[in-house]
Amino acid sequence: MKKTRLSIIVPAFRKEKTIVADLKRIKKVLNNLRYKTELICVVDGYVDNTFQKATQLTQKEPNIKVVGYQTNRGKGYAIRYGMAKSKGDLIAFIDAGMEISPNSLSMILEHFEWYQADIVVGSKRHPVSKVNWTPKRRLFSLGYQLLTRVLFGLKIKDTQVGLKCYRREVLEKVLPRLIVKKYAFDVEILAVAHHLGFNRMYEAPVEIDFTTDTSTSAAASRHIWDMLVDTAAIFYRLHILRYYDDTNRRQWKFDPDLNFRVNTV
Ligand SMILES: Nc1nc2c(ncn2[C@@H]2O[C@H](COP(=O)(O)OP(=O)(O)OP(=O)(O)O)[C@@H](O)[C@H]2O)c(=O)[nH]1
Ligand SMILES: [Mg+2]
Repeated sequence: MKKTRLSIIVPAFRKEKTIVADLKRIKKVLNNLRYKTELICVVDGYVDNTFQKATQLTQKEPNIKVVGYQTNRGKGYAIRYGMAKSKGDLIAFIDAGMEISPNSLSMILEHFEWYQADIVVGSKRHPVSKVNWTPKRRLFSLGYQLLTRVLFGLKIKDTQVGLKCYRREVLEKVLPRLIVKKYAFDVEILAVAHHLGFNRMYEAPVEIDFTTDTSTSAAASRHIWDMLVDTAAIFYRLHILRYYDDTNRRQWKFDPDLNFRVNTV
């Protein structure tokens, strides 16, 4: 039987402090998987030394691919950029920054095979996940879960973990339609995939350590507000504009250079 190929994308914005350690420990996990793997780091803007540090590492680890571009464009854009360059049958992403243990990746993959899934997401709310989260985070997560269930019919409890894996065919159908370049991008993929009938979405356990989180509470509140606005916009495009439907294909802008559609809406 042909070995399944797995691509894993690591988006990196201002990660000069952790990127080398991030990539090393992710690579170590990949080396022990029974898949043929490809590791792609996408540097989302040359705003610090992340690109130089990551590229330096490739001299010792030639199997890591580092790509990037000049200006910061947001996590959603960075991941889509990496996905467009990937070759795997399964395509996953994991956040840089050392919060999520890459060991969780093998859990994700086992769940993927077990369920014959379209998408498997890491979930803080899985019963055996190991998470040291604050009551505030837990409350927000619960509220957001209710919202995504009501707005999009998603059964997944936690849509926000920076570790997810998709079947290539799902992304081929979904990616050209996407707009969100920042955080609600995770939800946009799930909502559009669900809308297109890819309903085999499941959650897998993850290990997350938020103690390395450096964000201030003002930044967190802003982030929550932006997420809500983006999420409402996804609902509007999905159900009112029907923007994501096949009939709107002509509105999806295509950037041949990047091999996927970039939206300016
Ligand atoms: N915040 C942010 N992260 C980005 C961006 N582009 C790519 N990323 C990556 O997306 C992931 C987001 O991780 P987060 O933990 O949510 O954000 P962070 O930048 O690490 O911020 P803190 O953990 O709060 O310090 C990381 O891998 C980032 O490097 C961007 O424009 N902003
Ligand atoms: Mg972080």
